Amino acid sequence: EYFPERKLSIVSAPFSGGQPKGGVDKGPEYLLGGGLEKHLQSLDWDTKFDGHLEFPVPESDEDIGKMKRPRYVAEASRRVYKAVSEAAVSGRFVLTIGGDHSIAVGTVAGVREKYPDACLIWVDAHCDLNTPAATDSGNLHGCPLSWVTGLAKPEKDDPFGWVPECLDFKNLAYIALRDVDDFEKKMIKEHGITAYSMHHVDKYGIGKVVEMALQKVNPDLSKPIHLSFDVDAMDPFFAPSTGTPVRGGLTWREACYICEELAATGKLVAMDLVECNPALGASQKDIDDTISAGISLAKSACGDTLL
Ligand code: NNH
Ligand code: MN
Ligand code: MN
Ligand code: MN
Repeated sequence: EYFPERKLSIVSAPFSGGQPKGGVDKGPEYLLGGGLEKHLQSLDWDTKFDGHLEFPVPESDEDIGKMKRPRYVAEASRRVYKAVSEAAVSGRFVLTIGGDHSIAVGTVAGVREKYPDACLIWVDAHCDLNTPAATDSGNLHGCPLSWVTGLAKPEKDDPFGWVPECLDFKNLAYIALRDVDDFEKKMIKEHGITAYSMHHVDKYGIGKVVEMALQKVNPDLSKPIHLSFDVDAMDPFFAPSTGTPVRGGLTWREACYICEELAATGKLVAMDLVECNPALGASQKDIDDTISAGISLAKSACGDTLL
């Protein structure tokens, strides 16, 4: 067991530069305002929260190739990396709350500083595996996995030059995919990446999908597990307040189940919870639903067994 003393760090990354919509930087404030810490404490965790990270806006930040706000995103994710690696090295479970998913450059690298062989379960409607050359949108929240896997090779003076190549494709598994770019489909095939789309969730059920994903990337549960959860993995019915909602996603229970099951392995060492955008949605109810769904996922990942 990794955390006998049940110590946990909340790393708050209120960052929106990886995509064009404002408001996702307010995710942490809403999650905390919704009682996140209190809920985790009621599950017997000793929570440590040292305030929100700050991300300096560069004086000038011209596009580099197709990349939008490259210096801003690279420096923000480097700060997330520092905070996450420090928290992980201190022996605490690391819960990083975003913010858009570009911050995962920092969480993936940071978690692997302490746990180099950790597998990564990426729950998302999207793959976030585009390289800066392949991205259609130029939004870097669609690219974080390209650097950490070494698919993208930063050139000299590239702001992402700091990123360590720290994740082997054999340690990566996707769940809940349904909006995958052509380049990403090609990479999944070429590199044999473990990937379960919503089609697989329908066909096998979520229980079997989680079991198969673990069987592929962590067969004897010998490795630590890092969970990166994009709330748009859930159906917009349950999590409407997010930047790029895609119909046909996970139900609330399927999403919680993934977290519960990973927690039950005793191998979960870190979770990212990203893309809650309280500025989006048609009503206050949409915002409340999305935030409480996010809090439920964190509780599930922290061992809430319902009974
Ligand atoms: N694949 C698209 C892109 O690269 C969408 C990414 N959007 C996300 N990812 N929300 O999780 O722009
Ligand atoms: Mn994502
Ligand atoms: Mn997504
Ligand atoms: Mn596209």
